[in-house]
Amino acid sequence: MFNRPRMHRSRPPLPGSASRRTVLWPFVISLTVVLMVSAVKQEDFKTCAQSGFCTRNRAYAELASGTPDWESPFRLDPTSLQLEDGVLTGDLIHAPTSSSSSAESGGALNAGYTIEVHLLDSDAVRVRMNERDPKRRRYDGLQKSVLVKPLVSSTQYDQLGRDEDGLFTINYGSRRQNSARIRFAPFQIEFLADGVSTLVLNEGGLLKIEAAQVWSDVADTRTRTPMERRLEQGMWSERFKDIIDTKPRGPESFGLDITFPDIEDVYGIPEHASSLSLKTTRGPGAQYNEPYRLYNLDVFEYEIDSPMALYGSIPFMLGHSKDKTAGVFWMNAAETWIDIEKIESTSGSSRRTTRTHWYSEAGVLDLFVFLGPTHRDIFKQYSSLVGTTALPQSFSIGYHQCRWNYISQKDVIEVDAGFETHEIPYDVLWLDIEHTNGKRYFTWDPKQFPDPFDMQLHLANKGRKMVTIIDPHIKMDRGYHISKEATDKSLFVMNNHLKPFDGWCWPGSSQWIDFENPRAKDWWASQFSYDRYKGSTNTLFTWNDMNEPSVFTGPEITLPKDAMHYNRVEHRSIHNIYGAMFHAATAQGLSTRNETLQRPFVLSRAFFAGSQRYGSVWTGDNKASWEHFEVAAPMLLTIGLAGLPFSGADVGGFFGDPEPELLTRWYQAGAFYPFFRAHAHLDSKRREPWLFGEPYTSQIRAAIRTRYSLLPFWYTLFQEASMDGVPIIRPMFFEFPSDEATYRMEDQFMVGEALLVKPVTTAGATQSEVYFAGNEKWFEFYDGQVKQGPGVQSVSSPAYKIPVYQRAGTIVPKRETPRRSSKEMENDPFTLVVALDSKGEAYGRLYLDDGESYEYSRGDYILREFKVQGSVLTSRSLNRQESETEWSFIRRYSSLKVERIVFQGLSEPVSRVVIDGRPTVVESWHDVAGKQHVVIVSRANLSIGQDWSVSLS
Ligand code: NBV
Repeated sequence: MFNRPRMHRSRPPLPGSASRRTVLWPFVISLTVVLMVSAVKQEDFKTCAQSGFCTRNRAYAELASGTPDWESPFRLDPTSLQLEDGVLTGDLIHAPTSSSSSAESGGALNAGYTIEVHLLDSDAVRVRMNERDPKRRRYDGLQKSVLVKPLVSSTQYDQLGRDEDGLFTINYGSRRQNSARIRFAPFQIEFLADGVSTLVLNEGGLLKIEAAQVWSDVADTRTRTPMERRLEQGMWSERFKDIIDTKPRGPESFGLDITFPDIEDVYGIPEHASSLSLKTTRGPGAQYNEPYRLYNLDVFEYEIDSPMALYGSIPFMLGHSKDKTAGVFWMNAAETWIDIEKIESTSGSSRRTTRTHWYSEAGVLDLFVFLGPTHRDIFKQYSSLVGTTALPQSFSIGYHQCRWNYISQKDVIEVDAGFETHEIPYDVLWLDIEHTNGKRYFTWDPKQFPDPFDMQLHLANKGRKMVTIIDPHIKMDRGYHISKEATDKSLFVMNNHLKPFDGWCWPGSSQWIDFENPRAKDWWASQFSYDRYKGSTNTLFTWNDMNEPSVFTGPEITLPKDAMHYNRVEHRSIHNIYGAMFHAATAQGLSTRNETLQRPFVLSRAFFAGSQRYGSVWTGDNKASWEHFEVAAPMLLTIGLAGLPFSGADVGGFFGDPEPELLTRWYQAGAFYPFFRAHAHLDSKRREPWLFGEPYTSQIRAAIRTRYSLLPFWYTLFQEASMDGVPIIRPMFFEFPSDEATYRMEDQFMVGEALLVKPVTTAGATQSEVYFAGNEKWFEFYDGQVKQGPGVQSVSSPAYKIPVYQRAGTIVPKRETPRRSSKEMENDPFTLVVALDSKGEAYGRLYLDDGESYEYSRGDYILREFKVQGSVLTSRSLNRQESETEWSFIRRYSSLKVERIVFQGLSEPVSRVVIDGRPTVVESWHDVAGKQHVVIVSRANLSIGQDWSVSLS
């Protein structure tokens, strides 16, 4: 039934020169096939020792740790301090002490630096350091793309001045619960929450800011010691695999240590295929010998359990312990490395302290400190700066069917028909790069996709959508309208000679749009209008791939750092945000292509802090292996903890062919990823959900249907995330913050606060060890069996299901009738699954709106709170303001009903159920093993938009 794709299955060749390119292109294809199927090519990517600034900063840290009584050479001039309108400013002086003088050759030649400490109304604190009179201005333009709004200074602070220890202290926060204690010499800032030391800057004395220099300043010929050589490595140019980074600006890196006292576990800084609780990279017994690297790169079939950089970077870290939590956001988009070390506590605590050391290649030192006090508050504070997740189109939280490639219109129609035949719901069918006319994005292959309108209509008739890929590499071709216009408008990135940069990517010679140019975003967005993107309809959405950006001929397969953007900004300074700028421009294009604004849906591979405002991301080119399946959970949890909740991993694994059991297990877990998409490499065998036959088809169908039954719950969680910045799938510790047993748990997770999910990641396993946290009961999702926490229990996980449990005290809204697509479920009634806690109480919410527009911001939505207390379930409105528009929406949806209500965990038998005054017949039984009574109301007939109550007696 399915044809094998006819296209080449690998990257185009990597030519050495433009003239060789054309000659080599056809016949190197077969050679590169071999390259593509092998595992990650480590040698394509730099180690710290191959990166000049990484070596320099690490050497500095080594020097510090090897020097007895090391002291930071930075001191703050006490006479310079001024605190005005929530901003403290002062002069930092670089004055080497005897202990640090040998580090002089590290490039810090400027004696004068400035520091600013901004106390913000969100209770966050921003700390900035820069050179006072730099010979070259550093890039400082990130906030326009990262921060959602101008920052507002706090008025809630008291300046205490210098105390007897000579420390300068400011108390801040609405209760003055936080303090910043500044030490002048050596310079250090300690942040305290309720008097407890929670985060310290420069405690280890690793602050280092390489001042802008000119070559003549340093071009002396004296012989260097090995340490000096490392402290100066790669300052003026750097070669990696025959490509030279010309570094016209010389060295400009900076680094700082950030200590989390008595906090053993730190999380965040995605994207790495690593553990949830970050591993040590320095100090005795370090688990990795390389630092964690943040540098957006195209790493196919990436290595797992590694601090190597991947496609996205979010420099946000959370430190959490039983009694304190702190967050830090390092606002820098240049290449950054982070070392992590656990050291003995100095406070006498039995817990170790985590010391982290951050260093970036360019830009200014600009960071934010969040003290909570709870971890939930930290997400509010952080997301008030970088934004929360955009409320997605409701279809996008359904199931997505993708592969590289659905090769023709006929193929699309047949795959779609397969879902019908096998009664498997899905919402979106995806087209990869081969659907285009010669990898010219915004076009269609005229032979294989002769009638894109018709094809989209065919899907739309069943409530389904389509996604096409739009990559950032633009084929060099005057006959291609995108290329021509961008050239005419000078919108392409330049090379280091200020000529348009061209590199090699899927279409052959390509160019990259310069999103640093203020004209580029609107221009790019305008390409999505229906008249320009011929063949597109309002049910067509977008996938942005390769936006690290991936450049086959570039150093480390990306743009050279000395490439130039608008206003002479070096690519080096903005590399990690390039992909997010592209994502943002695409999202703008989709939301503005209609007369009234619609929510976009754009999936992106590269990301940065703030990407959550534009759509979802996925973990790139994983592999059809149990190990890759297993690492998906900590990866997604970490991305969520960094403020980007809408993420997924390719279900089934991108490379290779999953055995049917792996594929099924992956679907069962993937049904609980915020973004749920199956995807496969061009070379892998077809694997649509029904192709392995029974029992797999039924098992996969059941997994996808579970996802659909829970769509109201997922949508409500997205709405919550869009308000508070909280993750949607959450590490166990997020829900049980004082349970230390959860701090490193990454093989099970929570969806919201109600559902516990344990993926089965071992072949042949039919028993699973599940940790039931807290002192309450947990109810098995499918059969209601009860488990009592706390502790690990072995539960059965037969091939047809994985362990999923509902936590006592929660109410989960569902829709139980399976349909073709989420659209077709829109008018279906709801079921409420109530899991009572030991006090007989439970709580849940339901959010509902039109799922596609922004009308909700005018009040067009329904937000209900369900609560059981004293044997009465009530539904009440949580709508913010009850405006006329709001009422009209509520009226429109008043025909929607809560039909079924399941009460689990009742301690007493129930003989009478009264719904809004009318007694009702119910089913009820006594579950002896679970020591509970269960009651099911099947015909509740309660309107979703109105207040009502159901009492049990
Ligand atoms: O566009 C082709 C693939 C895509 O299917 C995959 O999801 C991306 O991560 N793309 C990478 C480029 C080729 C990878 C080998």
